[in-house]
Amino acid sequence: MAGGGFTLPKARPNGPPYFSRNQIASVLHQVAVLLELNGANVFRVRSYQNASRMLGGLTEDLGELVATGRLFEMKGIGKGLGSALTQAIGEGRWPSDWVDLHEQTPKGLIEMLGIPGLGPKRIKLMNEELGVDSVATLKQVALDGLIAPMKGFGEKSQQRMLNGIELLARFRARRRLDVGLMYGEAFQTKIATLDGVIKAQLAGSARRRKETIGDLDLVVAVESENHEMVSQAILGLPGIADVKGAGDSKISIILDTSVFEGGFTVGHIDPNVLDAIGGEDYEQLESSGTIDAQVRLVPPEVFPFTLAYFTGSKEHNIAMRQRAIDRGLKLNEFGLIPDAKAGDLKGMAAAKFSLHATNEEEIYRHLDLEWVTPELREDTGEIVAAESSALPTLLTGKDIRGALHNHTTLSDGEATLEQMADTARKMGWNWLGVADHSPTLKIANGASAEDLLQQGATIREYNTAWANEGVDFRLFHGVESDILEDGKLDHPDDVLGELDYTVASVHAISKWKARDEVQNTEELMRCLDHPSTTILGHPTGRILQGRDGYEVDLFAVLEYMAEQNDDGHLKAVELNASPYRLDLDWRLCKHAKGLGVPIIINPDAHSIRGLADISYGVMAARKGWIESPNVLNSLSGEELSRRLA
Ligand code: DGT
Ligand code: CA
Ligand code: ZN
Repeated sequence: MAGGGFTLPKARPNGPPYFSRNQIASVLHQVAVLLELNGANVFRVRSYQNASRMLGGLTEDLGELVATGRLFEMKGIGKGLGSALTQAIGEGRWPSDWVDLHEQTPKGLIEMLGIPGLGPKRIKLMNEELGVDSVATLKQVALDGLIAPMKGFGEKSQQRMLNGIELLARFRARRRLDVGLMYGEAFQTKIATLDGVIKAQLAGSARRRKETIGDLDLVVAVESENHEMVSQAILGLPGIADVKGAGDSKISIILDTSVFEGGFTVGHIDPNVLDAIGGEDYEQLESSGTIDAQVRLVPPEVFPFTLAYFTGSKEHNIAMRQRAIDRGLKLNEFGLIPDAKAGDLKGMAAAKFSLHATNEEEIYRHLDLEWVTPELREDTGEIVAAESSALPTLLTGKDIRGALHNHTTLSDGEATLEQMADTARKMGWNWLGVADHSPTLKIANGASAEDLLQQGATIREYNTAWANEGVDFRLFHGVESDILEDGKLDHPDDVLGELDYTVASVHAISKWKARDEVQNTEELMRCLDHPSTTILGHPTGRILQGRDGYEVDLFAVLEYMAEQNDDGHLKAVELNASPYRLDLDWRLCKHAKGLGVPIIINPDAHSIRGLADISYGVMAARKGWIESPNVLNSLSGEELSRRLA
């Protein structure tokens, strides 16, 4: 698969202009890269790069520039390039030498461009000197140590390539939920506004809020007579890097970042996290990233069945289908069809005999079930619960009144205490806790005891002032303490005693990863024994798409915490809401809930924008069957203050 859409976009149906400014700029850039890969003269390469930059930054209408011929008067647009662009923009045809360039450049070389930090010049060199012609062969020669001795390369760049190859593979396989949702929602919005589209909805793992997404599934309701028109219009939408297959009812495509109208930025990332997901290479990986999508067009009366089927999970579907069989019905993506009527008919032909359903609720009702929210469709007990009116009343964003693990400029946060408090109030929160890093964590500018206590004094002043003004909002003061040797905390007891709470987290990941499960589990328990430890922060240290967590028996840890809570000590487990973490895993939330261990959903915000990550935590909590009373976030400031006392 090509990286970052190394294909020529299809002309939109109703030009001119047949291509957008962004499309033209990115094609010019592609042509430059391909020319360089093919060893073209550097001046030629540069002229395409310059034209790409110039046209990309233009505010004028491209169609106008072509129609009036003014394009030819622009600096850097020679006769050749001017005619090529005139033909593309005015007639919707790419020049044949650009098409040849795209078709004749070996796919393996293009694939290598996706490796972070690797450009066309070096790819060409390795191709000529070592015969490298794909990511796979590159990996082999790097492992054989053949790259390091090459002039201008060396040991370090050889290692960097190996790291890059690994990152790329991980990145291509699945994408994080936040990224998948961004692509999915952007494309869904575009489809929803097309003529003839009645409804467009995201299905699959994205709708179920899985922590990572393999591919996107979209279901679109369109009257049968409009299928062809709508499917053509979808293929003309911006954001499509490649078409893998296209019929009137099923379209298989690859989306790239051009789906985002306002461009694509990754935002501020906590340095600990960034390190695990590729460091400075991460941004390049993300901006040249792609995601596969399957779009299905169905008539409106079939839509609920198709939506339910492609929402999955596969396991949930299998259980549902069995339930249908038990009732003499056949459930599939086209309908819920009585055996007696369908006979040997298949697909849409059988769908004519389907029981009627205008929405998913009615499908579930036909099977004597309450509607199951998509997050729960994993066949982990939801069907039994839906049968007996025992489905949980899941937590929602509205239940959230505050969060306890957030950073300010005192450690590695971007925003001041005041900015964070302001934003929390604007979000409608009743309280906010700040827990800056402790001194041991140098990379995160861990704060000294003195600075920490000063922050506490400031917080008390604000709280007093708000109370006097009758403002129902308060700050809680905590620390995110590193868990040190033998489970010790990172401040003396008298300092910790001054705080409202302590989030204890592991940051020395490589040390913890080098040890076994028993030792790690015991150290976490030792740390929980400390009377000041209130919250176990990001309990496994995993970074999605970055690294696995350290080995730990979280079942045992949660059981231990349950006993401590029974003895009257508040010990809460964090569900870190950063979409890079989502740690506690949703699969363990249900277990914590069963044991009665309180959960606290924390955005671990390092900026005001980071506070909004709470929504991913709520998604994961819902997926883990969590209800409002199971989280500390739903308490009022006053109630929480009592619990922390
Ligand atoms: P992903 O894409 O790996 O993150 O996960 P999903 O759940 O989106 O899975 P995907 O894209 O392979 O298929 C979308 C849904 O279609 C899936 O959740 C359930 C349904 N589906 C796919 N294949 C089968 C199947 O063989 N049997 C059944 N019962 N359902 C299937
Ligand atoms: Ca999928
Ligand atoms: Zn933190």
